[in-house]
Amino acid sequence: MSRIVTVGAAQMGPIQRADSRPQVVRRMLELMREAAAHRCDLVVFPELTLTTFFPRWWMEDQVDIDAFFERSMPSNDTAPLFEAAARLGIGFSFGYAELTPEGRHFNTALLVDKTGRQVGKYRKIHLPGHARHEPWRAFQHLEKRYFEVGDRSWGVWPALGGHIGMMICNDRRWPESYRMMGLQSVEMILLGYNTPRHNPPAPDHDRLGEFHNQLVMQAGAYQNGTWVVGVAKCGVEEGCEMIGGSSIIAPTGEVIGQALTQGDELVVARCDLDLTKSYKESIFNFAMHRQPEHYGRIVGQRGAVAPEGGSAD
Ligand code: CDT
Repeated sequence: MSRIVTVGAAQMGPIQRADSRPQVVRRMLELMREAAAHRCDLVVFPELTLTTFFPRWWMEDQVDIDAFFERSMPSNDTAPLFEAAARLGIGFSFGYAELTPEGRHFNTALLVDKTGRQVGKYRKIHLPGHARHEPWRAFQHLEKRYFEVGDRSWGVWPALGGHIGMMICNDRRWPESYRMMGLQSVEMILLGYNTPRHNPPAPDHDRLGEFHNQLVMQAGAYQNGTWVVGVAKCGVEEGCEMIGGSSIIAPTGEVIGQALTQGDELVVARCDLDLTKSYKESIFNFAMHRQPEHYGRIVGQRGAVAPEGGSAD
């Protein structure tokens, strides 16, 4: 079986609050058709693809909040995506706000294979922002209010002839997310993001948005010997600018394909999953070189503590 996965990173331009699900799905289908024309095996869409990035608003009425969530997947609105996958013989992943039958709210990503079957689901664990209304901000980032922390860890699924994992947006800034998948022999990590250029609590970071985006994804790819496909929803959404820079990154840590616009744009690359091997078998041979007995603080402690002095011995 071929170890080449041809991937289309399907960056999406802004989605306004008034844009309907069918309008968004039509844009996604257009990108899927373009990907099929490029013989892609897989199309990767961003975080919360189906709606505007609603955590930017403080909302009190649960009816208004739930309007951004999907109660079933597929639904009447999203079924055409699954039908297109089966018809075109192309897998896809995308993010959406999930409202479970038990009434739980998650920021979720789904992996669908070339037959239209759902083969993997991930629920975002690193939820950034805040839970209370903070009117001093130019806009809110209320993921901690609208979503629960994901109830399962990072998974890796056998799909498309390889080992495919998913993370969502803020997860990409945390080395733990990549390593949890690296330890499951991940060969390609799919991730979508909505990253506002302006970070109200730390505006001095604003000029570094694209740099930090590249820095973490390239490091995560190299340090775990994996492909990383990072896909933005970007441009000016309801007056809030979000960065683009959707990238396909090799296990070498090199960016081999990158979006040039801040709109709907497909970036295509042929990814040889066997390129992961020389990293996984040498410098990052985990079985040979990791020292987990010295990593206790990583799981035993949440915040940093200051040193208390001491001596070299
Ligand atoms: N969607 C998402 O996770 N965005 C965050 C913004 C961080 S600033 C609160 C990100 O890490 O890109």
